[in-house]
Amino acid sequence: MQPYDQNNIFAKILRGEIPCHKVYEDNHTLAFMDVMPQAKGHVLVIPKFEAVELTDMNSEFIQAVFSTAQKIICAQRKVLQREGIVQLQLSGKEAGQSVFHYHIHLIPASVHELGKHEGRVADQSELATLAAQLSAELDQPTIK
Ligand code: DGP
Repeated sequence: MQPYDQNNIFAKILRGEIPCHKVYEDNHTLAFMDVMPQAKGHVLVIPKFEAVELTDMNSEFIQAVFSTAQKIICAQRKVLQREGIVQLQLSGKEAGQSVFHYHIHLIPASVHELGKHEGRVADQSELATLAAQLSAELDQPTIK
């Protein structure tokens, strides 16, 4: 198993050392745009907890990550006008995990459309616009 590295890119995002296009934040989680999206509107949800993968997290953070994911999925459906949201989580290098801080991918797409994630960074202004649109939808909660 990969040990937790405090200098991984998502730890730096959590510390505010590098920027992200934030969609949502609470005491336990942060949701932001994937800079190398596999589809338009691709969001990552991470815990504010030093976990490489699911087995490293306690139930409080697991619950918080999935609660945030629910909110984001509702917003993605409205903004992207896609019903299908692929929820993807890679645990371990062999599985393809490349950033070793737990994250769940929320990708508005069909699984049949997905290739590997983009090798290049997406247009920053498009990411900023999508983050703002998704964030605005969260101001009108639809979760019961
Ligand atoms: P995985 O392969 O499951 O570990 O996914 C890592 C994802 O993180 C991948 O889709 C690309 C994304 N990513 C990598 N570096 C950055 C970054 O600096 N900022 C953001 N927002 N996403 C990143």
